[in-house]
Amino acid sequence: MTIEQFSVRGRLADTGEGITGDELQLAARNHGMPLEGLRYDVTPPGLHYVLVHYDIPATNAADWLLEVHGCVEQPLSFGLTELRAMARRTVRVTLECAGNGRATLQPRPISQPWLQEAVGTAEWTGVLLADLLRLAGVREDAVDVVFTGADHGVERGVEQDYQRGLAVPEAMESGAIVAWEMNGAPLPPQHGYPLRLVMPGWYGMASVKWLHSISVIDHAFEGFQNAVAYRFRTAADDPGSPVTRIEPRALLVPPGFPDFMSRHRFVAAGTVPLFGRAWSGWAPIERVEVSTDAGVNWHLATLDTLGTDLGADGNDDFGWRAFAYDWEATPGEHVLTVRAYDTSGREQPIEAEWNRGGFANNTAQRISVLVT
Ligand SMILES: Nc1nc2c(c(=O)[nH]1)N[C@H]1C(S)=C(S)[C@@H](COP(=O)(O)O)O[C@H]1N2
Ligand SMILES: [Mo]
Repeated sequence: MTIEQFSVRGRLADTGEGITGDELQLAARNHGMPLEGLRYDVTPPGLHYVLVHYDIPATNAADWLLEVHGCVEQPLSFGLTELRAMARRTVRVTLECAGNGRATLQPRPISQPWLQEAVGTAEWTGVLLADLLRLAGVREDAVDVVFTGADHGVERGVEQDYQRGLAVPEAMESGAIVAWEMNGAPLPPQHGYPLRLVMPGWYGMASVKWLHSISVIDHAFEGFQNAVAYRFRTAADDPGSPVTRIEPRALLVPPGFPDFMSRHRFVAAGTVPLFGRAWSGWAPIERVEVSTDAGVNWHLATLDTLGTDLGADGNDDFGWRAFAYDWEATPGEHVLTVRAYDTSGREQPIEAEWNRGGFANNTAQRISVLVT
């Protein structure tokens, strides 16, 4: 067998085909955030979702070097000590995997089988990517900026380092951070120790972990993760369009208590305080609606005020917002649903459109609850 022969094309599950062994293997490595984790403004690192395409590489902060090179006036390299001496920022960012919701699509794209838990919010501390690029001096002929991680693997027959490209304006103006801290502590190994990119508002794939190279190039980046993997396609041979920013989504902390196997919920009749979080990578959340009768009637949830507690050098423009709604629960079976709307006019659909990679499936959450 050769490397090129390994599953060259993404596959869709056959009708009625259950989760495969390959998918289970991925699901056991890459965990989601249990939805009760929505309670925390900032997700404790052990609860934050994790997605790693290949293996977590062996890395060391003491001898780590970040190279900034290519179409720049002055190629530079930075150790962690030098980066820590620069002007730092802390940003509160909600990261979500572009594949979140994939496993509920019909037909199901075979890949990491996320339900709805591939999300988390952390405070990332580092330097502005734009500051590093300005120090090196981006040349006139620059087109894209390529970020390379230290992890290596094979994907659909292509051996590669994990790499993503961004257009120069996105790299300069998106508020991206090259971070060495998560929630005030060194990055955990699974989140990119010792250094990662954090692209606020973008689906997780853009936030390259174990970052060791930033290369400015004079042409459009055609690497696998941009040109092949993260694209909205309806057919296998469709060139598709790139997956970029996060579509609006609201999620509730499932109320009451669960059944072990089915996760069906139970609450006692009376006032049930519902609580959740909503986010969008396109624009601030404008409102969240809650339905307690499977989408027949909708009620406005109360939104928290925008947080401003990160100090002068911080921002939380791309962090989730809390919402709450008091449900007067009457005995019987109920289906809870929530939808988010952002100020750009994007609204979360009851049923999102299908695509072959299973990306950006922000179909509204449905929680079945038996009120006793
Ligand atoms: N080097 C590297 N960076 C990576 C990945 C990876 O596999 N390798 N996975 C990406 C994807 S698909 C996601 S969703 C996020 C997940 O970030 P987290 O594990 O810190 O939540 O990291 C991104 N950065
Ligand atoms: Mo992802």
